[in-house]
Amino acid sequence: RAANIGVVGLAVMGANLARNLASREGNTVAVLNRSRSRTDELIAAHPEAGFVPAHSFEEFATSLARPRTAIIMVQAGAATDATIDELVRVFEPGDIIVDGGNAYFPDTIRRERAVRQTGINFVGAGISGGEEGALHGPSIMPGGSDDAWETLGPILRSIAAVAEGEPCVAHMGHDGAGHFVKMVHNGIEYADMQLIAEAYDLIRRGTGKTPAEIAEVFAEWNRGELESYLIEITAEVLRQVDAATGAPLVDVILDQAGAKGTGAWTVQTALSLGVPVSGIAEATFARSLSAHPEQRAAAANLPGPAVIPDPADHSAFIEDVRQALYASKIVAYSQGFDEIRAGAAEYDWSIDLGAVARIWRAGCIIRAQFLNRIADAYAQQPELPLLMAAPYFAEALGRGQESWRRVVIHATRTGTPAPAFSSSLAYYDGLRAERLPAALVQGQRDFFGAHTYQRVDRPGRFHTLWSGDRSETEA
Ligand code: NBP
Repeated sequence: RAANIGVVGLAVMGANLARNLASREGNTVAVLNRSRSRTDELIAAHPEAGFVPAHSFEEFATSLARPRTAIIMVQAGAATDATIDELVRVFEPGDIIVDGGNAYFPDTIRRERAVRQTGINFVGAGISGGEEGALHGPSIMPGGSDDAWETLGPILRSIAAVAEGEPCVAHMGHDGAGHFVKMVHNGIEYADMQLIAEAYDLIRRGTGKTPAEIAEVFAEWNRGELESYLIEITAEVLRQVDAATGAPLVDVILDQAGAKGTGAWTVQTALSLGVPVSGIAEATFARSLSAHPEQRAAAANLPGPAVIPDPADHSAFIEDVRQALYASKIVAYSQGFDEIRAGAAEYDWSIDLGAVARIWRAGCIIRAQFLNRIADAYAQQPELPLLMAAPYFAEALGRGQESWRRVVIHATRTGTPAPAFSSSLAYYDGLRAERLPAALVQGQRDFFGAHTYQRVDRPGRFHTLWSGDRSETEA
C-alpha cells in the first residue's frame, strides 16, 4: 500500500503529527526515525493508525506515492540539514520535503534555494500548538512554492485546527515566509506571557490576594475581551497547589524563566529590519534578567521606594490592571504584525496579514478571540499602516489609556517591575507625539559626525558648521 504522506522524526511532535495525519480520511502515513526503536514503539502503540513503517530512507521513498511528500520533525539546525540531505538523495524532481520544525527563517531560505536546484520542492512550515496541537490540530504556517502548496494544501487543511469553520493553515509566501511568521508568533507569545505575569505580580503585591484568588480574577477576565488560551492556563497554574508543601505551586517554582531562542530571533530580526518591537524585546530581556541569580543577589540591597502606597480600592485597581493588560496586548500584537509587514517587504513575500490573524485563532499558543478583531481590521483595510490605530483598537486604547497610566505610575511608585507594561505605554506615547526629541538627536549627530539633518520648513539636507562660524550650509 503506497502512502500519500510521510513523517521523518518520531519524537513527541513527529509521532503526534503522524497520528493526526493517519486519523484523517484518505491518508496513509509512512513513518521513519533515525533509531529504529522509536518507529517500532509507535507502530506497536497505534495499530489503528495503519502506519507504513520504514527503516531506511530508501525504504521510506519506495513506500510513498508520487509526488512524494514528507514532513520532517527533527531538531532545528544540523539534524534538519542531515535529514534534508538524505531525503534529497532518495527523492525525485517534483517531490516535496516539508520542514515542520522550528527552523530559523534564514536557514529555510538557504535550504529552499539549495533543494530547488534538484527539482525537489522544499517547504518550511511553522507548526504551533505543542504536543496537543500536533495531535488534535495545530496552527500551520507554510512557506514554499505555489506548486508545492497546491499538493500540500489539502493535506495540511485536513489536520489543522479549525476556527469558526476555517482550517488554521494558509500559504504565507515563498521560501522562508512560513518560518518567519512562526518566529513572530513565538515573539508575540513571549510578550503576551510577560504582560500576564506582570498583571499577576501587580495584583498580588498591590492587593495581597493569594494566587488562588488571583486565579479567579483571570478566570473572570477570560470571559471578556481578554479571552485567550494563555489567560485560561494562567488561572490553572495559579490554582495549582504543591502536593509536597501545600503551598501554591507558583510559590515553589524557581523564578528564573528559560527560553529556546525564538524570542531572541524575533528581536534580532526586528532590530535589523528597524521595527520597534519593544514589548517582545522587554519580554525576552525580562526572562534573561530573571535567569541571572548572581546579579539579582548583588542588586538585592539596592534601595527601593521609601513609602509603598497600597491602592485604596482593590477592585478599581484590578480593573485598571485589566485595562492596562489589554492596551499593552494591543501594542504587542501591533508591533508583531508590523514586523511581519516589514519582513514581507524586505524578503518579497506577499503575506496576507488578515490570514495570519485567522490561522492563529485556534491550534496555537496565542489563540484568542482577540485575533478576530485583528482579522476584521485587515479585512477593512488590507494596507493598514499601524494595527493599533485601526478604529476598534484606537477605541480600546482610548478607553484604557488612563488606567494604563495609573498602573504604570503605581508600578513605578511601588518599585514593582513592569517592563512590558511601561515600554508598551512609552511606544504608544512615542508614536502619538506631535514632536519627538529625535530632532535633538539629529542635531547631536550633525554636531559630532556631520551626519546632516532635514528642516521642517524646506527640502534638502543641511549641516551647521559647528566648529566654524556656526552658519548653516546645504549639503
Ligand atoms: P526533537 O527535536 O527532540 O527531535 C528528535 C527526533 O528527530 C528524534 O526522534 C530523532 O531520532 C530524530 N532524528 C532524525 Br529522524 N534524524 C536525526 C538526526 N540526524 N539528528 C538528530 N535527531 C534526528 O523532537 P520534538 O520535540 O518532537 O520536536 C521536533 C521539532 O518540532 C523541533 O524542530 C521542535 O523545535 C519543533 N517543535 C516542537 C514543539 C514542542 O512543543 N515540542 C512545538 C513546536 C515545534 P532518535 O530517536 O534517533 O533520537
